[in-house]
Amino acid sequence: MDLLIENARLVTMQEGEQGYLPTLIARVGIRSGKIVAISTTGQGKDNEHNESLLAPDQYNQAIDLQGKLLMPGLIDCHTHLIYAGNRANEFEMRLNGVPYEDIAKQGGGILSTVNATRKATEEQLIELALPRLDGLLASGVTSIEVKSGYGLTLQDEIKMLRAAKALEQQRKVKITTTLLAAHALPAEYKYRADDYIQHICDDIIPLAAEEKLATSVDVFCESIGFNLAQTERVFQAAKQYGLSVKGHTEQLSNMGGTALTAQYNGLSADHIEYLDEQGVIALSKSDTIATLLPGAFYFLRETQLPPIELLRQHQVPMAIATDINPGTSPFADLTLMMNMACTLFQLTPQEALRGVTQNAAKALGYGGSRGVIKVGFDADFSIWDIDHPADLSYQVGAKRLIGRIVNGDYVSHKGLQHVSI
Ligand code: DI6
Ligand code: FE
Repeated sequence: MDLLIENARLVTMQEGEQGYLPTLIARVGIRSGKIVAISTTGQGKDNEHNESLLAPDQYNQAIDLQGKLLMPGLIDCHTHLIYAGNRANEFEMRLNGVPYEDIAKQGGGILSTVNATRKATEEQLIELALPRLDGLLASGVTSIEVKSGYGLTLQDEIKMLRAAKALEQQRKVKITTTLLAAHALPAEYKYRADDYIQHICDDIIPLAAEEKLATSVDVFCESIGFNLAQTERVFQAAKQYGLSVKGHTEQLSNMGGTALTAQYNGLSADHIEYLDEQGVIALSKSDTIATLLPGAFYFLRETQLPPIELLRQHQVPMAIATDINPGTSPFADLTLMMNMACTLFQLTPQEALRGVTQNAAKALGYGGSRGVIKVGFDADFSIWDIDHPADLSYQVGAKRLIGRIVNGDYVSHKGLQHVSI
């Protein structure tokens, strides 16, 4: 689809301070889902300026943004969007003093969502996910990672991944899927965690890879999840099948999972509240992104802060995601997570925005094609009725999203329409 965007103010999120400053009025040309030309006036950085590519008669559609802010489409790089059931009862239990780990050990927690998810059909899982997906889209999201991990059988993990992929047929959004069969030990394998890991490596990973239902594999490396040796077996199997790896690491204790993820050149190590300097150094020597999940920190009333200052010192890129899930982060709004990253973790609004654009793209393996407004990159944008990008982290719930563009296709969220020319 061809589309000419006129009268936009761009926040490109290209490297450095400059990428965060809104430009003066700009135009962007889109062809076949990619950005082909950008022209900004009065900025003195006309390197991507190409008038001949931006002539209106070259496009069959145009949209006049009337000076509104045009930013990269936001990227939620860690979600558990697909699940059935509800855990409000556990929220209540926790507030009556029962710790999250104890609820999990009593068969609640992840396993209660597993029971509900196993009973649901693929179609039901899609229906249940749509309101949550709509919440994310209304916060400017154009790309979402979705994990399995509430099926924990070959058939149910595959069902979850299929449901996740099917969301692309329901809404304008790009879905990336991750196999998280190693999320919890299913009841059938009680006291046989190594056997379950074997099943994941021998059966679930090969099928997910063969059917192209996942591009990466994740493990919950934790005392209530899987140990370091088990995590490494899963990573080895993933690599064997050409899949990338990710980790839920150092969320509740320091197990060394982050360093292991870095060693396997993982896309990201996520949560990391209990990460120490050694782990941060391991990240700094790899391309692995540090993904912060402030919603889970907040909802679990965690007090151990992730090592933000060390991550800065060692120049480890930080991403931010919702981690939306029924147990620890029931929040379908990525801008709320930006706000929490600032208030709870003291990120700057600029770091928060980079965390849901450029760094989130890298955490999904799309550092070279998404998360930045740049010629050659995917034409994925969010359009905002705000004056400055810091407003995104500052206000919550004010419905400032005007529209989204996904692969060059415009979706109106507030009435502003594009026109055919
Ligand atoms: N860490 C989390 O915070 C979520 N998964 C994980 O490994 C929790 C998932 C849940 O409680 O359902
Ligand atoms: Fe998670």
